[in-house]
Amino acid sequence: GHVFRLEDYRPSDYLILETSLVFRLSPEATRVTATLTIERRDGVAASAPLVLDGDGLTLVRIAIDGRELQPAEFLATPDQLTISQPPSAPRFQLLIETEIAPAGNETLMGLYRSSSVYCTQCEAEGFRRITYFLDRPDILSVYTVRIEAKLDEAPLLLSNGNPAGSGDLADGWHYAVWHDPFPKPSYLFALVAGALGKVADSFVTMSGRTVELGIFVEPGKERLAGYAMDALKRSMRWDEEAFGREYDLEVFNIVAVSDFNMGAMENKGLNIFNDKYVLADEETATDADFANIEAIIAHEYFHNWTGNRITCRDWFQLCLKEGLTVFRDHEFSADQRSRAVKRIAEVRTLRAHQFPEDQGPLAHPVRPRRYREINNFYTATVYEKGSEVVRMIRTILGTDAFRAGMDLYFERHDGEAATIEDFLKVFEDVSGRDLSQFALWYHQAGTPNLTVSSTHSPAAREFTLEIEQSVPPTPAESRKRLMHIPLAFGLVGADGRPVAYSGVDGATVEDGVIHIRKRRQVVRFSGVAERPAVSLNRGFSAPITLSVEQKADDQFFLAGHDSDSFSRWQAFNTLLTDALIAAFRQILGGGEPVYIARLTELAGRVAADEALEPAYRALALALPGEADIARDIGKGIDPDAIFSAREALALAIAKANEQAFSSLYDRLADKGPFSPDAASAGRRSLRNILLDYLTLLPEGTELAARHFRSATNMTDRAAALTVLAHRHRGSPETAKALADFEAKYGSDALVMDKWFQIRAGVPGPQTVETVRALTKHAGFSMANPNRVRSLVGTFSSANQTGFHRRDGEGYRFFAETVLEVEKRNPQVAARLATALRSWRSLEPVRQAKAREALLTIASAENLSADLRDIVERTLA
Ligand code: HT7
Ligand code: ZN
Repeated sequence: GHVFRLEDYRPSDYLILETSLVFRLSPEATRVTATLTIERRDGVAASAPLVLDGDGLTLVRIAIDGRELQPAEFLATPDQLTISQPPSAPRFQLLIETEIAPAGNETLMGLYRSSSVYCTQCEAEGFRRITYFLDRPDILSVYTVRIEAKLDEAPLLLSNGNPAGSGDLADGWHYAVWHDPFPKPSYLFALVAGALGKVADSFVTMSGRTVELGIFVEPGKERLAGYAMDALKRSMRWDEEAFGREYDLEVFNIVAVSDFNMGAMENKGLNIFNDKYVLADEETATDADFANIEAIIAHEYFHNWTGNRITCRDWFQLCLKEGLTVFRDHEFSADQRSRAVKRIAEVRTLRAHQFPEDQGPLAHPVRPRRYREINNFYTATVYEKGSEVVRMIRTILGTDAFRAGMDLYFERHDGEAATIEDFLKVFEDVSGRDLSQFALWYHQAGTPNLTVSSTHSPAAREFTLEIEQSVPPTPAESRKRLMHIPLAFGLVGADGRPVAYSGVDGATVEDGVIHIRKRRQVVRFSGVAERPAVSLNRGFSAPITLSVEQKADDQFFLAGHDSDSFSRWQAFNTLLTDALIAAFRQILGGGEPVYIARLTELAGRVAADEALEPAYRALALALPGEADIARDIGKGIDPDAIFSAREALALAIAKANEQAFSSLYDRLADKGPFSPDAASAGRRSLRNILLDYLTLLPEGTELAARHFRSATNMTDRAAALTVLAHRHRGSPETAKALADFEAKYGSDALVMDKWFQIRAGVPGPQTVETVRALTKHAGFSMANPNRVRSLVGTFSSANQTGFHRRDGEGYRFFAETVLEVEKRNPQVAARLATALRSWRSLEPVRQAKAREALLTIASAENLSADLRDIVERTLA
């Protein structure tokens, strides 16, 4: 396959100033007539050929300035249209008519049908499946779109921008025209046509303009869109208040569809969503679903400025819009909910998804320099680490200078296709700082590690930190340069208060942040009489790993007293992880794990600490996941031993705190009507984690069954069903609960996804057979990405003991299924295939079986570019 390289970027010879599209919609044969106003760029020779991108297209006719072209004047293949001698005039009109078949399109890219609704997905390179075009993000064009369809088949006709006319046509057809005044790249084009229900509302912007808001859903589901609408209005207000960004069109529409490759898409004025991120009520959605809806509605809305008004010059700059927009949605959720809880959840996600990517064969810089398939670069590194890099810029500059930099970014680059260099430059310009070493965060892959040790000299009243940085090698980057790491820290005294110091040398220290720039830095704090406990990487100021020589006493102290809530959580989490890793080694050595009472009692104190928010206590009590433990162990992974170690710790904590947990569980029961707000969700999450512990004790099955029966919302119901299925497999209570759930929600695909997820997550060697059988379930479909992710995705990426069954059966099922999905949808198959990215950290027996499965995939015939790219890089 072809490799695209950043250094090969050059501007196109031609621009497309205006794009007029006419769609005559029909499932098997949709006609698309594109009229493009094309301009040769200044200085380009008149003889320069015009080469347009296509993907599987059929050309019907082509004309320039009203004259049909003769066959000798162009060359059209499904994937390219070349006009070797365009007119000599600098500007001309090119008309292209293509015919496409949305009905058979199972890739869910370009124009396709989802439950008989026509919809599009053009990012990254889907527009070229609709018409021949310069399908690259630096070609900004003003679009006018006319949609024609049968009135009874598609009463609703939507595209980007503002409505600009509609009416009836002959033979039961009708049309609508949309005009988007803002020049945009083709990947932001969208069209929706079908029979949909509408929820309408409006928003008055900061300058007093009224924007009509619409959320379109499957008819009958309108009442499930209320939370999304509320989240949208809160997002619009927040962007005005936090970033001074006002919405710019007369309408803003969101459409929910049930077949979608990712979460949602920020098309200008017409966001298209996976319906799982729109539809919610207490009966069908969990608190986590509500939080995801809020975050994703916000994310797509925020793209209007970070992505749409200012877009990316090329796909290497993807993090310019994604990392920045994730940062913005994180800040939004932090402001709407609890900042402390949100930060912990973000870091858990980053570690669970980005760290393994950065530490395995698929590692790449936040701004990659090469790719074979851009679809495979919508990664945790580009999104989540990309967001952390923006956060570090704010940490380094301070809030005010950061905001000034953002203002300058919007002012300087509005209407442009920009680069990461442009982005960094605004912050250098407003602050006068040199960010060239910092820029390595964009250019260099791998998770940096800091090794830290400390000494205290009472005689010299000096406290010293010795800090050494290293960046591990990653594919194609064996030698790394030294990074600029902003390390927030605190020196904590015995009373829990900050320890004062009179001076510091060895590093720049500003506002509680040590700026690490060299390989080794010895930072001396003078005037420190007593040895403090040191709290490092407060608030997770840098996305790094830490190896700290820290006394257990200090760790216990920080877990109870650190004033930085993230670091306090971190201290407890580190204690748990260290204990779990020790237990893992005991088990591998044939022994029984032992956990000290000091640790299990601390868990009880955290649970009971009324000074802490319930959601925070719930996060603290959630033991590190099996995959988290595996990542910290690093190599020679035996998932069964990790599972045993973790179960034993959970049991020890439950036994040590039975009375306290039980009475707290009772006290936390929901009173009054349901509310999805953060505080109520936090109480439910604490109560459900207590349930998790309590059901390990005698009569746990009965407790879980009671929790299930008495649940009045999906959060509690799903939590109880998970406990039953995962911990009380084979009990009659579990069988009954699974059957009742299926009977009640069998016709609601999004709710059944939870049932598939729970069943796919049951630990142990038997689950592969269950999952295989469930692929034949009436509610399952290999063509629907949500179904595939719920069943197969959960099994392969969240069921450590099931997927990594020692005899390799999990991997065999996985290889078969990835290839089966690939026939329809290469993008989803490629994403699924990343589940084996950490195969080299497994113990040798599993490692060999995993490799076999990867080789099975690699040797399949006619492998798509998407899947080939992932599998080859994984094996390399
Ligand atoms: N910008 C959107 C990315 C996206 C996407 C990419 C490839 C194929 C399908 C896709 N659907 C959505 C989503 C976002 O980050 O906001
Ligand atoms: Zn995005």
